[in-house]
Amino acid sequence: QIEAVIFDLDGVLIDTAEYHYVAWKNLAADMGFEFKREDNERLKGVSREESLRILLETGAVEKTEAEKQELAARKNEAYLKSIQGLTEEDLLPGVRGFLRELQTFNVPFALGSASRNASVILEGTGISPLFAAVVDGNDLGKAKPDPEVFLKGAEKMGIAPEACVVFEDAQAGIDAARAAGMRVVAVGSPEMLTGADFYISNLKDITFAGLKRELGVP
Ligand code: B16
Ligand code: MG
Repeated sequence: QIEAVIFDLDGVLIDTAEYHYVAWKNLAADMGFEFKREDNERLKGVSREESLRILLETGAVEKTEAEKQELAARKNEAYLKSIQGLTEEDLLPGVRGFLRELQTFNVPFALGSASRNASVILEGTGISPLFAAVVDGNDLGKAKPDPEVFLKGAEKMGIAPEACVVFEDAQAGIDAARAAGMRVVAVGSPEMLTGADFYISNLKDITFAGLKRELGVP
């Protein structure tokens, strides 16, 4: 059975992954190194602090704790600027339709995001009231691939983890969903992501009936 769905935010509902990338890339440029798109894959689904650690590692740059805090704050300021003025138009293809379809079938859905800026995005795009529960970076003790984010989402909805399906675009997120005992739909290609039940390129590719069929549930 599928009793509920949990969505990752960045890269699944909205292409903010690109804004994160640009902000990190600019920060790297300020420090004198190039941060490539390929390198950015490692940052997806990962917390701000861990992202910075990976960025500095990529550039072989060492910073003090205080400098790291300043850099993370600077990146976030730039990122927040780029997500100002988001509207419903910025949702990825198929998102609005799929959320509406889940509502029609009375399937509740939650957000399970590592981002501490999730509420800005949900408000901006106007989809905030549709969610039965929201778990974001502000609620988390442990980041993905720890299952905490998805287990909390299921708990808030009052649904067993086994009855939840997660939509994720990041390897850390797929691993987190698996560790939570949930089924996973990857938004991305099997060449880039492993361990999902099946793969789609965006939510336009899926209907609720199709989801059940792919997962082999009634
Ligand atoms: P923030 P998700 C994640 O969101 C992003 O994929 C990741 O790139 C980002 O570093 C992380 O949120 C933290 O975001 O700096 O806004 O707190 O994909 O889990 O929705
Ligand atoms: Mg993501």
